[in-house]
Amino acid sequence: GNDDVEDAIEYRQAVFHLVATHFGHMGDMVKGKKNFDAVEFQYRANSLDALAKMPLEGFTVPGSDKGETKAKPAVWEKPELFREKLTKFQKDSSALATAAQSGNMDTIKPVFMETAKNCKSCHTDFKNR
Ligand code: ASC
Repeated sequence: GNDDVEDAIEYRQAVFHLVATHFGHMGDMVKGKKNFDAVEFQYRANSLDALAKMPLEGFTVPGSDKGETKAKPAVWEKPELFREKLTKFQKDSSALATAAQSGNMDTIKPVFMETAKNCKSCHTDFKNR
């Protein structure tokens, strides 16, 4: 196979894997499945904020629309919309990192829920199950 293409697909999957790890632990705290730890939540929100800037380069390698990927063709057919959604993800993650600094779940929760809503919205358009 094409090493650059395989690397690009592995790269973006690795980024999203870490996104899911941090988001999942935060979600468990928001839902009360796990005790709220403000320091841990801040660490995870800051990590998400950094990760949100990373996926795009994994989608820009030519040919990376083909291969072992869950990305829908829409990523490449609607590049402006895809970039808009990634920018929204970055804004949400930044707002969540700011909210996390409060150490207050009442402040964090609505921002987390808004972020989760936009995760789902982007997956509907751009990710195969
Ligand atoms: C998660 C996860 C997603 C999002 C989405 C939020 O924890 O793995 O894909 O949250 O379900 O709506």
